[in-house]
Amino acid sequence: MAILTILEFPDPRLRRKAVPVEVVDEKIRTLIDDLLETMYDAPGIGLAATQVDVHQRVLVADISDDKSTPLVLINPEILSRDGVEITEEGCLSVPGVYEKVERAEHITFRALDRDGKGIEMEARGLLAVCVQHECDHLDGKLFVDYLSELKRQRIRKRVQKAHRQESNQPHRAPAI
Ligand code: GNR
Ligand code: NI
Repeated sequence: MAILTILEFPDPRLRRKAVPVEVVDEKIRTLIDDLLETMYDAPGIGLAATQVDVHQRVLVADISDDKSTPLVLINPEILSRDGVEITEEGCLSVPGVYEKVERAEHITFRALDRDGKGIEMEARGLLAVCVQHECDHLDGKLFVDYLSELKRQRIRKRVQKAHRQESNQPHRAPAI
């Protein structure tokens, strides 16, 4: 088990489209265990492999208060979306930013579980929001993409400033 480093916006690696998992083997199960440990440590309610620079279609989620309900989805596919829900979202790859995003309130989806068995499920509310947020990560999409260009630009500057302060790098203005 290992706690992995989470990529942060605007890292271009967060824009890669993950490829389907071909075989659910021990290597994938180790990735799943590491994703769960990293998510619980953060802490967060979901984590996609893309966020730890692994570009395969694997995500984990747990919306319980006591780490009791881990959900593992391999090659997830959302089959239907109904209703509208506006939620204040955050993302471990966009630290410190919380903004309202509109998504489907109810979804059905299918995936493989950690044993490689096909599962079909439905979710509502926060779990539905979380699964949609994580599936977006696997396609290289971030919740800030639903905001205006102006808001996204402000967030980019804020996160870059935080990165500079962490590494003590002086600010460099662009040459032009
Ligand atoms: O921890 C997280 N909380 C959250 C809150 C509202 C909507 C989505 C999320 S997912 C986020 C963890 C994360 O970044 N997953 O990709
Ligand atoms: Ni996220």
